[in-house]
Amino acid sequence: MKDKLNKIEEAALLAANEAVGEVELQQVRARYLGKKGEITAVMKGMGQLSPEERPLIGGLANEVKSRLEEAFALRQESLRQELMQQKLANERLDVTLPGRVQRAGFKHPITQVTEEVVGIFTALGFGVAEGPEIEKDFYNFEALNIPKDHPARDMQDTFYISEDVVLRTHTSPVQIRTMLDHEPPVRVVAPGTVYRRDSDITHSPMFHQIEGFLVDRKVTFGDLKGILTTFINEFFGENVAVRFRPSFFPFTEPSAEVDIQCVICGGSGCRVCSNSGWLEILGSGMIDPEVFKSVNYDPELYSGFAFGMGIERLAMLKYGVNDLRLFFENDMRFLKQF
Ligand code: 2NL
Repeated sequence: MKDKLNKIEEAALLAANEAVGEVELQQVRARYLGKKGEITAVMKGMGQLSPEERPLIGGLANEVKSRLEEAFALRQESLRQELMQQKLANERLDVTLPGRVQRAGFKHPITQVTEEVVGIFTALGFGVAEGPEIEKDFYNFEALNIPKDHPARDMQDTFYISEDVVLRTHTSPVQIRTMLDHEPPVRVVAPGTVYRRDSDITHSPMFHQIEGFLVDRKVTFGDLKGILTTFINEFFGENVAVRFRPSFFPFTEPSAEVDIQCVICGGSGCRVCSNSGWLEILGSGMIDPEVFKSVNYDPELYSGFAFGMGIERLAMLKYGVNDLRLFFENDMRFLKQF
């Protein structure tokens, strides 16, 4: 019986050390120490032993049992350690790998150009005004001396919401509202989105404009030339030549369009300037007395100038972009370059 117990112990220790994983170890444990295990069987069979043998074998069986308990516990701990090491090795992170770069956002080139132009005019003392994109016919046309039969009001150019409500075709209505709210002296620029029924390579039905005006006593065409020349030299460069060319707008008299020396060819003539050597940048003029009447300014007391320009056109010339639609497609490969 003593022999048998020793053999069981030896076999149990061997099996415990060979067990891979905790589940297998539990099975080995049950085989020897469980309710139907081999050691348990020996203990249950004690009744058949002689009274002299019984305490001897009983003591031995208890010793074997506690040694096995201890051995199983140790083996279990070492299996647990092994598992942990394996897990750590599998889940190892290379903390020296470069992180994922979070690219910072940036403003749309049209926003950038708008802010640059606004910045030049605010430095010259102008305020900034905004207004609704859905406008009354009065603010968009009537107050600007654009009569009902004027071609600019044609269905081909204007998005009508109803008979007297339109999508603004320029930001002039913001300036009309500003004049109605403020007595001179006043100088303001009005940047914003405008709409026209026009869509091809050089026209988008939605585009951006900045207009400006200045009204005070004794404002002259010389003031207009000074402010606009300063603006152009700030925006396009100190050495760019500027010329003022007579023109016509219903809301200014006299009117002038302002050209710069072609930024593409330097004035020698190219496709962009149609071989003229000059590029049209903005329209301007002395505010027509008819406009002053609409906003209750006394034309005998006050005079002023106004101007307007397209942001997309400025951006195209400044950055050498040849297709207007690139600004509205939102292709990141294009936008990232600004
Ligand atoms: C152009 C021409 C211009 C104005 C806009 C204006 C506004 C008021 C009164 C008088 Cl409230 N004039 N604006 C004046 C002259 C030209 O824009 O070619 N824009 C792209």
